[in-house]
Amino acid sequence: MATNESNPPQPLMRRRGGRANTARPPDGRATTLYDMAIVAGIVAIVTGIVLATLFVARGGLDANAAQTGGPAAGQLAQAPTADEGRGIPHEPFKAVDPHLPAVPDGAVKHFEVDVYEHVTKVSDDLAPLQVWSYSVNGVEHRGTGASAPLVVNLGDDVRIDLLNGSTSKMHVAFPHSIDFHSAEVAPNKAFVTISPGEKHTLRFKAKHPGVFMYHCATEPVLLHTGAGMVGVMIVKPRNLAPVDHELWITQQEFYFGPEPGGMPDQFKMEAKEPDVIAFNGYARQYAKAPITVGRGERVRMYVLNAGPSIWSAFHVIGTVFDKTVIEGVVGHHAQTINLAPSQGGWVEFTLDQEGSYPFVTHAFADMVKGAAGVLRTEHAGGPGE
Ligand SMILES: [Cu+2]
Repeated sequence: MATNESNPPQPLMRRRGGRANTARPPDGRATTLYDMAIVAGIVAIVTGIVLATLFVARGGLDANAAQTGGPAAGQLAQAPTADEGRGIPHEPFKAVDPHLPAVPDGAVKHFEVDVYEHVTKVSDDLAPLQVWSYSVNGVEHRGTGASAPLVVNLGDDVRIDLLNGSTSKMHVAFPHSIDFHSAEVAPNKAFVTISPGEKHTLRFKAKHPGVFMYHCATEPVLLHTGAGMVGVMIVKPRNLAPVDHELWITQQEFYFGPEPGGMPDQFKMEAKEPDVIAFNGYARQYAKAPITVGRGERVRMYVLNAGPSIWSAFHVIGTVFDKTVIEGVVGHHAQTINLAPSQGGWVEFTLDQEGSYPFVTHAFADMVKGAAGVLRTEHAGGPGE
């Protein structure tokens, strides 16, 4: 949460004071000419100080504005609570299915990616918020801030049709774009910004396996990604060993403005002060409704840290990752994976005893903002968390 401390604003400049050095004439008598010279000197000094003060103050103001564009840290808007957001129309929460979708049929993997601007909650505790999201082949995760995943196999030819609001129910008011980290293409041609209602097609070959970010690249890119326009594209390697469960988890930040149901707060984005950090677009959704797996079954979780700005330390409590494949690096015997914003990978593990196994970012100050869920075995018994 943003702090509520009312710190006094920092002075823009260090004040310079002191008296001008008004030396007396050597003989103690002030001549008119000498007095005029002293007065002129004082005027010059005072003018200089005033001009310097204005210059420093102006420079300080400009530097301050350029640095933060808004209020100082500690003076950011407080996120409106759920109570304060009562009566604001918003989409009802619907849990995001964390099971990995199948690779589409066809020689060319064709995805219709649509943009929608919507008002949804992303946390039980806070008011609704305006979020910008992507749907994929008609799959929308309304009621959350999640965008749908895309899954292909290594070597697949991919065709993306980006629609910036295909119909009026997408409520798109802004220009948007899409940037695929999995693609090797000229970004100035492939990741172009299009106006509301427009369509843009891009094609590429998925030449690298991994868990890749996609996002809006329209300026200001921090606002567009911080408003929700992030998602995951998974490129499966050939000969990936079968497992019992394949799950996708995307860590994502949300930044509330002061108005319930209003726009997210770009100042908070610049200050890296998210109000909510969620898995798959809604704080603690899988803590409230755990993901069920069987004891001893092999689980593969594809994890993306979509940021836009906070690191992830993904960890499953009560197990050790037998295998990790993070940004092309294969590891074993790992407790936590370290994901910079935009990085991803997959982890494989089993839950060896019946029970509930929380998964978190082990950066606990981020976890308490909502980045926590639970894997629960079929015969866990006992409390869910
Ligand atoms: Cu955008």
